[in-house]
Amino acid sequence: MKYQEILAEFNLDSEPVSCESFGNGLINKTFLVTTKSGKRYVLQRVNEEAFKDVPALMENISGVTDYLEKKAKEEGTAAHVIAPVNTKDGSTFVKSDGYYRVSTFVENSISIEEPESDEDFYECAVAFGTFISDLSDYPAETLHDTIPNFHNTRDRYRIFHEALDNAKADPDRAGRVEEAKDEIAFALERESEAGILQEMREKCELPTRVTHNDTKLNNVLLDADTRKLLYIIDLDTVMPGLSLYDYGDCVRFGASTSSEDEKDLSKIKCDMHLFEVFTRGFVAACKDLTKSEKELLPLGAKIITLELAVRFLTDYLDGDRYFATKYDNHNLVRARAKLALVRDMEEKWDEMNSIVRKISQ
Ligand code: GN1
Ligand code: MG
Repeated sequence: MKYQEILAEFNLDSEPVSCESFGNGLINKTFLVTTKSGKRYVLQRVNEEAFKDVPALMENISGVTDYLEKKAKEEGTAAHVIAPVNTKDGSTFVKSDGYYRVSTFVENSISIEEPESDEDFYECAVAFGTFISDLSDYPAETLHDTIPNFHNTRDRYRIFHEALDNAKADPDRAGRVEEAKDEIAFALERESEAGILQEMREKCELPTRVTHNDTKLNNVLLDADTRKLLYIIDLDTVMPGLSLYDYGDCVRFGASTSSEDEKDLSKIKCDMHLFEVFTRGFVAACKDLTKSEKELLPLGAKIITLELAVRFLTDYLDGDRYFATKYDNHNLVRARAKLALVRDMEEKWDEMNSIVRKISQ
């Protein structure tokens, strides 16, 4: 379907004149739209392979954005989320050859791929910490699980085992098992440790909170001039979850000294200074973290990194069906990079724990 036909259904300020591919997401397809007046919008086609029930997902987003906007209004502050643009018949999406949605593009904002300063990273830590704390009274039972068991690390390992067995039995993919054998062994050696936080969640030893669940640095929009928080974006995975994974996911992305697909493993480290900066911001903003949550912050960073490595490995063994890839063994390269980061965290384990202890005193 032509973009004009899709966009014609939304309440834009004027006629769209261009629509170009935009952004670095690995799941949804994103486009930047400009209208006749010069106003810009973001059009997204939601990936139905990942998100099986898009109307339910959009209901979550409307619920959370409405709630945070109302709360900000009552408190006389700014809301840091962007509500979807409605269609002419009052819906938040259009269904044609897929599900499409629109939001306004935030002018003079930047989304960063790596912290350019301590202040940037601190600002992101405060943003994600505040997000959880602002949603602490949100009726979590009304949220749909947009991806069931999304950060259930034990379940991620179960799926990994399945993919491994299937790949071994498939002559087209057996080569991939051989190619990834060291990474598979490394991940399996850590399987029981990787399940600890999920187990604690099930036993209610860690609180289930409303969390973002995809706290990549580039899901924060900062003001290009002041570098202050404007918006937290990508609310597709807002669901009940663990604060430790929101914390950890941003650490594994932002405190890493290299990109998610760096091939030179010697370059991949968890920067302890950035780790400290982020931890300070997150602990200050997410005010009611329990004693266990604080103590387990380093484990949150390590396990979510391991979980993502296992997800990349699973997708590699499956023949690259989930994450967008740019070359043949891209998912294996990503898994190697994540595992190198896990290894580095293990080497710095005492230091990570003492930083956290110092901050949470
Ligand atoms: C995906 O949507 P995007 O690109 O921000 C993925 C995250 C991963 C991330 C790794 C719904 O995030 O879980 O951490 O890639 N999102 C989904 O870059 O699977
Ligand atoms: Mg996403």
